[in-house]
Formats: sequence, structure tokens, C-alpha cells
Amino acid sequence: MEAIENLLLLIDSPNLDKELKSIALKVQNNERISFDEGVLLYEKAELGYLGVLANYIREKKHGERTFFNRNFHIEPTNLCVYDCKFCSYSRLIKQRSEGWEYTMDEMLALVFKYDNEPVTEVHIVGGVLPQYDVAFYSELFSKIREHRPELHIKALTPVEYHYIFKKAKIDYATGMKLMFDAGLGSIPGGGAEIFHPEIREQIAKDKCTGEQWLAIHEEWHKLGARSNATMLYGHIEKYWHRVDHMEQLRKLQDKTGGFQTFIPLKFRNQDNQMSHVPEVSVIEDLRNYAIARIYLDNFDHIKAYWAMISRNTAQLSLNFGVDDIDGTLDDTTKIYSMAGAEEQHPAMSTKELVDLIKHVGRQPIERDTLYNVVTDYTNFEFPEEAKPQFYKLPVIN
Ligand code: V47
Ligand code: SF4
Repeated sequence: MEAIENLLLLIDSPNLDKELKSIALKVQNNERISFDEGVLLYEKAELGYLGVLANYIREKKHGERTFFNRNFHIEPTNLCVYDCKFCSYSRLIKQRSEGWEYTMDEMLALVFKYDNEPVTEVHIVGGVLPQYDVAFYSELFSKIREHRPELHIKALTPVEYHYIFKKAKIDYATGMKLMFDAGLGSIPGGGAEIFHPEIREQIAKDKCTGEQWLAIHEEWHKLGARSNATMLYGHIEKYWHRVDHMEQLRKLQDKTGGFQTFIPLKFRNQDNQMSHVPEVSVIEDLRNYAIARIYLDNFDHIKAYWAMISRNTAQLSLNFGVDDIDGTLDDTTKIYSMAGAEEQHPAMSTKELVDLIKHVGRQPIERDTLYNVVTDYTNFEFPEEAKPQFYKLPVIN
């Protein structure tokens, strides 16, 4: 209830700038803000103001409920035919000695490792290589589904899909239907970067365009399936490129309703070809979460990916529009540790995630990938033996 009181106080404040007051009134009246107003927020609005608006929207949508999940990642390879300038993770094929290329059996072995753990999702994403084609991924998804039907497969981005469908000479609709039938559960948000060609061509040349990224998600949504969306921010883009990016997502969401969550990804500058570009401040991270919450009125969830921004910033973000902090991860992803994120071995036990959320006065809800409630931990007391274990998921259900 505090959130509405804070909004009313802000609106009544005699010193509030006229344009910012008009945006605050729109938020109060549940009205959508325009492209220009989005840019204005980036240019003019202070963190405190943005926090009040975003927190109000978050509370209206979710109350005190804050989501996390129990998941692990598989990164099939860190070799890639592309050469995105911001990517610290990938090695070009000519640097093959520095990379890994998992076989089907190796990937399945990673899935089997979690057979006795209460994970609900496997997130599969990595580099793009010719041997990982339509036949390979269809077989992988089918085998995972056959082995553990209830494990949700969230896999690959339009970057991979565009590449493998083109190679197989099939259109997006046919390709996505094949993946759906093979057992794909949803598409993660990666590969979006910044859609506008002015920026995309400088940082992610050659891979799928913004339009193609959106078209693949659209085909997927037409099957009644869900996906996420990201935005890589805080590098060479201008504020209006960020608003343009969110505008395109908002438009597609109006059309299909298939997106679940928006995940702003902070550019990290270690060991990549953009290391000379400074990282933005934590203030900018929080402003960005808040503006995303305000702009994307038709997205249910805004996620802070804790492995990328650290646990402390993830906690802070919960006061700036965020209602989801992703999952246990169990030290299975290298994308961010290789780019200089604080978490060099990202893993949180269920108890650590629950405590992180409870410590800022919110209600921890374990969700599955589609946001069905798995467990409400609000009044849950962990047994003594379920103390945090960094690399092992405690079985508590
Ligand atoms: O597309 C790569 C980004 C993405 C860097 O859907 C970088 O639930 C910052 O999409 N600095 C992949 N970002 C990760 C991703 C994701 C993560 C968590 C949850 C979900 C979800 C999706 O990582 C890439 C790219 O935008 N990335 N390098 C870097 N140096
Ligand atoms: Fe390859 Fe993805 Fe890295 Fe780009 S971001 S180089 S597509 S792994």
C-alpha cells in the first residue's frame, strides 16, 4: 500500500516538473506513455521519481510476490560463427583450441546429473556452429523430453533459429513448429541486443536482424507458446535506441501477448572487443529497470538477472519495478563470469534465493517457466539440514 501513497505524494509535490507530473498522472490512470515520454524519462527523470512510479506498477501487478525458479543451463559450445563485439564468451572457429563443443551424449549427461534435483527448467543457449542444426536440436529436445517430460526446455534464440532454418531451407513457421513438436517449451530472451540497425550493425553484425528476431518470436507466439525478451544496454546506444527497442517489443506484445518477461542485460566490458567502453553505474541500471517497467505496460514481468548484476543490485532492483530474479543456476553458465560479472561461479541455493527476497520484505514465490506457482515460501521455515549449499540444490519439497 505504501507504493500508492508515495505516488500520490509525488503527484502533489509542488516542485515536480510539469512533464514528469503528466507522466506520473498517466501511470496513476493506467495510461500508456509515448515514445517521446520514454526518452524524456531517460533524459530527465531522477532515480527517486522513477522508483516511485515503477514500484507502484509492480505492486499493482504483483503485490509483494517476487518470483524465482530452480534451473540450470547448458551452453553447448563457446565457439561461434559470429563475432559480436560485446561477447566475451565466444571464440571464433579459428580459435577452436580454446573452446568446447559438447556432443549430444555430453549434453544429455548434464541433464541426467539433475535427475534427483527439484529443478523445473533447463536453459540451453550458446554459440552458433554448423553441426548444431535442425536435426541435432530436434533430437536433443526429444531425448530430454522423453527422459524427463516435466522438465521445461527453454532453448536457443532467434540467432540460432535463423541460422539453422536458413541452412535447412525452411521458413520460420515450419521451423518453429518442428521445434515445438520436438519438445521445445519456450524461447529465452537472448540475441535481441539493440534492434536498431544503426547500433546492431556495429556490435552484432551478420547475425539475425532485429526484424528477424521479432518475426521468429511472432511465429512462436502463433503456436500459443511463450518467450522472453532482453535488451543489451549501457554501451554505444543512445537513450532513444533503448526506447525504440522497447517500442518494438510493446507493439509485438500488443499483437500476440506471447512475451512473459523483459530482462534488461547490462553490458559488461571485460575481455571483449568493447572493453574500452565504460560500464554504466548502478544508478543507471536501476533507472533502466524502472523505465522498462513503466514503458512495457503490457509485459507481466521484469526480471533482474542476478548472475549479471550481483545479488545486492538484484535486491535493490526489487524497489525499481523488478518482480523476478531468475534462478539457482548452479554454476552452469559462463556468459557473464567471462564478461567480468561479480559472480564468478553463479549459484544460489533455494534458501539463499528465498532469504534474498525476504530480506527486502517481499514474498518469495518459486515459479515454473510459465509462472505457475510451484511453492510459496512466504511462511516457510527451512529445516536445519537445508542450510545454503553453494553448489548443490537442497531438496526441500
Ligand atoms: O544475447 C553476451 C548477452 C545474452 C554480454 O530468457 C552480454 O530468461 C552483457 O539472453 N555483457 C544471453 N551481456 C543471455 C540471455 C538470458 C539470460 C538470462 C535469462 C534469460 C531468459 C536470457 O547475453 C546475449 C547477450 O545479449 N551478453 N555478452 C556482455 N559482455
Ligand atoms: Fe555468438 Fe551469441 Fe557471442 Fe554473438 S553473442 S558471438 S552470436 S555467442
